[in-house]
Parts: sequence; structure tokens; C-alpha cells
Amino acid sequence: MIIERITLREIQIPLVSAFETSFGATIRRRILLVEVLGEGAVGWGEVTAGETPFYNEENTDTAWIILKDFAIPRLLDTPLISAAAATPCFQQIRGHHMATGGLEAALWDWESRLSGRPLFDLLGGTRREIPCGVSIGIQKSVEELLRKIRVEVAAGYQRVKIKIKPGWDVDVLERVRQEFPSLRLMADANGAYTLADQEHLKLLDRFYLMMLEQPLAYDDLLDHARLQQALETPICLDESIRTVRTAEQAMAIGACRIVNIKLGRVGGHRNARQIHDCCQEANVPVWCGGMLESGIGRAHNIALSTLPNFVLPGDVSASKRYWQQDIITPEAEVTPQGTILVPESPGFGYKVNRERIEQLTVRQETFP
Ligand code: OSB
Ligand code: MG
Repeated sequence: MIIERITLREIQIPLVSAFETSFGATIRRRILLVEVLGEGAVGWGEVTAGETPFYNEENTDTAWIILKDFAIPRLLDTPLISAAAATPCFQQIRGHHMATGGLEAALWDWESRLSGRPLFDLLGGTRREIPCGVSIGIQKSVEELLRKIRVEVAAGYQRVKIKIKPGWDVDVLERVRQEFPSLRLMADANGAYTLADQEHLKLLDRFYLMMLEQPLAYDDLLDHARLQQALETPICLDESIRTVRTAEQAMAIGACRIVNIKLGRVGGHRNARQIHDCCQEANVPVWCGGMLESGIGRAHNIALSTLPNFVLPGDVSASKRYWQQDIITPEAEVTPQGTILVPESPGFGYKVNRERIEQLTVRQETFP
């Protein structure tokens, strides 16, 4: 596979409503898009780094530098036989998975378009329809949260995740459970607690949540294992799972019973597949997390979610929950059953709206 050029773009695009987690609020996204061109086809990827280094160490600007100075030069220097073969050429770069993962994803889209196959099929996916959930941020009031949940339940989503933090947890979940006793419900703390909060976190068991996501520090495994011992609610790890090694270690010590796989956080499709397989062998179910992606990242998440061990609804939801107008056509839509039908045309299966991307672009650079 001969790469002619790679274009890096930053687009800026406002969310339809602010998204608040325990580490802060986002109202406007700064998203890096990667376009790979060669042999008459193009492939697109999205870097899922946030605007701030508060979820992990990366942000939009660090990802730009890593891609420009390290990942892209290495890739252009290495003969490539497949998208899967690109991962070793990023191996020397420690961390910065969202940067390299966005580039790797573009290569997969490119390879699948070159070979005329849908991306999900090239990845080894088996599902034609994926189950969808929503992630709802911290709100100004519990009433506001309940209103949002009503809307998503009416839309058919198969589970609801709410964001929690100290001061926005037990009382909020109490009210949600009062109104929605049989809703498939979960909570995500984004690392806002410590093991000293164990007794408090045990109060969450009474809400029979599907899982509690990343209650403790973003880089912790051992305390999660201790907490899991004390909790009935299954722990799901997000931030802490960065490599197949951390996934193995987490499962070996019982730090979680469920794993959230994010394409960016683990550095692309090949690594995601490896973690997926390792979880499957350990009988640990996985689901696909979200990072407020544009349509391009979303399309990759949809393809990833077709792998067999993605048995739980992911944070992969309709474009219109995020954007007034997405950068793909058609936009990602959810059926009344709370599923997304996986597109079957070559690549990730959506058209990229170049005109819309041009309008939103604030900087771009082409390599070599
Ligand atoms: O922890 O899953 C998370 C968004 C930004 C950063 C971290 C997370 C999230 C979400 C949103 O939960 C998921 C989505 O709807 O894209
Ligand atoms: Mg999370």
C-alpha cells in the first residue's frame, strides 16, 4: 500500500449541549481529522483527544505534535503491507495512543476502501446491528437530568449511563431509580473517588447498576481490585485500560468484571482487537466507549462494535445528540429499538462531507 499524502486537519465544532464530567465541561470540540490518500482511495480517521489533558495525558495540541513530528514521518518511512502492519511503527512512541490511533484508524478505512470491503468485515466483525446506550453528563439539577433520561428512554436507547462525582451520586441515583426502577442504568465517575470512599461507594449497590465505571484513579488497578472485592456492583474500567498488558493485569487481579474499549485510548483497531480477544478469553464482556466523536470517529466505533465480544450497549449514539450538522452523510441514526444498523458499503460506510469539513477547519497541514 503506497501512501501519497497524509493531511492533518483541526476542526472546531460546538456540541448541541455542554457535556460535563467529574473532570470538567466541554462545549466546543477541537477535533483532529486524519486523511490518508494513496492508490486512488482515501481513508479517514479521528483523533479522540480532548481539549484538555484531564481525561488522559493527551490533548488536541499534543496529538498534532506527536503526529507531525513522530508518527507520520515514521509511517511514511516504512513500507506498508496492511493497516494492521502500521502499529509496530508507532511502538517506540510511549503513550499518545489517541494521536497514533487516529492515524491507524485512517489506514484501516483506506485499506477497506482499496479492497472494496466494509471496514467491519475487514476487522473481523460479525454483527450487522449494534446495541446502543447514551452517556448523560452532570446537570444543573436532578430535574434536568430526569428530563434528559426521559428523552433518551423514549428514543429507545438500551441503557443509560450517568456521570457521577462526589456530591452528585447517591441522592441523584436514588431519584433516577425512583422514576426508572427497571432501566438498565450505570454510572461513570471518571476517577473522582479514592479507596477512602469505599463505604460511600458501597451505598451504590442498592441501585443494582449494570456497572460502575472507573470509580478510582485513571492509572490505578490495585485499588480497583480491592474495591471490587467490597462491591456487588461490577466495576468497569475505562481510563486504566491502555494496553493489552493492563487489560491482562486488571483481569488477573480482579480489578474489573467489564471492560470499556475506546479506539483512541488503546491506539487503534489492531490494539482494540487484541484487548477484545484477551477479554473474551477471560469471559469479560466489553463495550465501546465514546469520546464525543464526530461522525468519522463514530463510524469507526460502529465498525469496532461489530466484534463478537462487544455484547453490552456502547456509548455509540446518534449524531444529532452531539451536532447540529455532522460531517458524515447520512448521519449516524438509531432505530426505535436502540440499535445502529451497520453500513455495508466499502470503508466505514458513510460519506465524508468535505464541504462541511472545510467550513469547520481552522488549520491543516499535508505530509510529506
Ligand atoms: O468517560 O466515557 C467517558 C466523554 C468524554 C470523556 C470521557 C468519557 C465521555 C463519555 C461520553 O462518557 C461518551 C459519548 O457520548 O461519546
Ligand atoms: Mg468513562
